[in-house]
Amino acid sequence: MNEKDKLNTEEGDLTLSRRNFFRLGAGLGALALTGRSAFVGADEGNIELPFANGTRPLVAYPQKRPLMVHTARGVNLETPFHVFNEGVFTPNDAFFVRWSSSAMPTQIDTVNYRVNVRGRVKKQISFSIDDLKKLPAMEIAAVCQCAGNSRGFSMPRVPGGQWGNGAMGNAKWTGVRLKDVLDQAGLEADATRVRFNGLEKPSAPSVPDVIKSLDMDMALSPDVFIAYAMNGEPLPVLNGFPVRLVVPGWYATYWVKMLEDIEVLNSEDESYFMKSTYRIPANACGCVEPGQKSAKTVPITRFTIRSFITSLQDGHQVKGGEPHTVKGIAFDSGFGIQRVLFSSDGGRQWHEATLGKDYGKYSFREWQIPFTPARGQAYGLMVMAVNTIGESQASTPLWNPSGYSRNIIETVNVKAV
Ligand SMILES: Nc1nc2c(c(=O)[nH]1)N[C@H]1C(S)=C(S)[C@@H](COP(=O)(O)O)O[C@H]1N2
Ligand SMILES: [Mo]
Repeated sequence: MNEKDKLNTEEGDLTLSRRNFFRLGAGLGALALTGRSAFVGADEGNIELPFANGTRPLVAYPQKRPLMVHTARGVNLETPFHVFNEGVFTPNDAFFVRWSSSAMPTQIDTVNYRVNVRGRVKKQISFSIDDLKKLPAMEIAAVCQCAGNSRGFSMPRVPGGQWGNGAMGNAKWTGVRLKDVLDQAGLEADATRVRFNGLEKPSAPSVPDVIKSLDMDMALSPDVFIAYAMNGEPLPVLNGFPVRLVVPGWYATYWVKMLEDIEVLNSEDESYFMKSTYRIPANACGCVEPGQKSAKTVPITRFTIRSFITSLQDGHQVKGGEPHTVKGIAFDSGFGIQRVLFSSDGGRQWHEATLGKDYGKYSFREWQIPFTPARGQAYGLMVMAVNTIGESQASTPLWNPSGYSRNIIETVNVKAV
């Protein structure tokens, strides 16, 4: 039976698919994946990413359509790029997945689930999911992007997940302000940072826990929130059901999934995921000469500006002598996309694209432009975005030793026939 079954829990309706191996656990309101076997999906073929060792099998995980598998433990799944041409919002079942740890929980008890606030607060509080939903709701359209998105294109190559361009997605996130949650606990005068931990525990004592923190200014920003819905539905388990942190404009390493622990600190955060990884060179570009090491580093924070052609992929053939519409997306860290420029002659001449509907400064912004190729000719189609503070991309990519925050004028080569 392939249809979706409506299942009712305390959280409202969850639409689960039997085919995807979901079932309700024994405990009321418990949501369970049936163990390891849940992660053995049907093989749906492969996608070739355009770099060495770029073959990725397509496999359907629970609540997901077939996505490109990078690793199965932890679960790391990439969105096939053509999905970004289907709409400005990335469907939940196509949204990429990244877990650092192989110890991802496969069972969530939604009744007993609590988000605990502790540390440098006047009173410790535990919020059930229902408690959270009683706070004022907010909604923001925002891109969630892995710091290592597009790392596979780094030249020279760098270690880490060899993602194509699909470790990103755009969704409407609904939830409650972190500030409102912190206000209920009351901050002590010496509180300086807020640290977040998800439900998964390290798989071995030697493995560092995945915990991240924000300085107090950022934590109290009106745009930082705890989301319980994604595109109007509960979050898929793999994307952090029942709640995750949303830090619009900042890389997804901060978007802690299955958020259960909020600890207010009065000191620096010495944890591994702040001190030893997710760091970039401490300079304006967050970059070094390709192949060089960086001396001083700082934690990675906000996105570089990016733009992509989505209606055509490298190597495609187009019909010559006819008008086409080239379409794509652009986004930045929240200053807002001001212009998108398109070139069909390898960057000699640039033409202003028409921007699509504005869903807010953290969302993908669609764009389009007419293009009439001449029969028999090859084209290097390029796109460049500019934001409201003048940030853009260059023809040579930004490089750093971890392959973070890729930023380049993207090119798609097509031939008109
Ligand atoms: N609890 C938890 N949250 C996490 C992570 C994790 O390993 N555990 N990984 C982070 C990283 S590195 C990324 S890129 C995003 C991925 O979010 P997604 O799986 O919803 O696409 O989750 C972030 N939140
Ligand atoms: Mo990430």
